[in-house]
Amino acid sequence: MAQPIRVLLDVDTGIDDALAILYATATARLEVAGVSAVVGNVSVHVGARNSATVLAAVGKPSVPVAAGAAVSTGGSGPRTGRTNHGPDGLGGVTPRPTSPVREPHSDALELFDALTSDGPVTVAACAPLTNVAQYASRGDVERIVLVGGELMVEHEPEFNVGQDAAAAVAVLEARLPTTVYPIDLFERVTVPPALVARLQSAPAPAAQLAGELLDVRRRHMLGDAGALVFLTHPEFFEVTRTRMAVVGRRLVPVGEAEAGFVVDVVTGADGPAVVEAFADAVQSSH
Ligand SMILES: [Ca+2]
Repeated sequence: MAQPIRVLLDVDTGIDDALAILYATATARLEVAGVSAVVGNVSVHVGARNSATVLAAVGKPSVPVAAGAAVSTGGSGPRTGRTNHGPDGLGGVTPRPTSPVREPHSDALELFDALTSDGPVTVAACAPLTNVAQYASRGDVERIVLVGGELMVEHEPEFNVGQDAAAAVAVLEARLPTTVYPIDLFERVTVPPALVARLQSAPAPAAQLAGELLDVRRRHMLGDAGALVFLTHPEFFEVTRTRMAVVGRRLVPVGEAEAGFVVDVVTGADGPAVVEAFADAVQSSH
């Protein structure tokens, strides 16, 4: 098999960020160099702690976790109002650590610099882009998969871009190889209830935890984890070169004549194949 892709996961853990961590650490096709948290679904400290707890639950406590930005570029704190993630970020699911939970590092940029001293990383941006804008400005990023933006305009702006639109602009302006994984795909790839139940009773801790998280997730969406499956199995997805721009608080496609950035956008997926790749990985992890 080809060399695994070395990834830094930037997250606001978050049920589906937890699913992304579970998949990324389970698949042999990715090497998780580190996890950085940012303010978003929950405070940066809750997000970092949740990430470290998920790693400890699947016997991967050695993956470094760091806390990044505590507020967005414009000074916003964590998401307000009720969400599926709940105040604890994990929808009330409690991971059972099999090893001690490591205290997260306090400086995500320091972690980024340490990781990239060994060569560039691929950044999986699963959260508002406040940290990723800083990474992009430093270089040493091989590629970004950006979970955010919208093809069909949503009622409310899609959260990851809407929470820090200035950071989204900065990421696009860095002109790094970027693939946008929009909310349309985020919501479209869902796990059938029978498979959710099967994962919950599977022997592997990663599968059990994934099943518990999917069980409480709205419509059993794979969410952020789908973008990680895109990295490992691009053949299950359809990608379209598209001109996109940040308009107000939304990242949306714009016309040829308008100012914007030409990026790859994931526009379609073979949902059952994506779900199967996810389930296979978490069930075979040990
Ligand atoms: Ca997220």
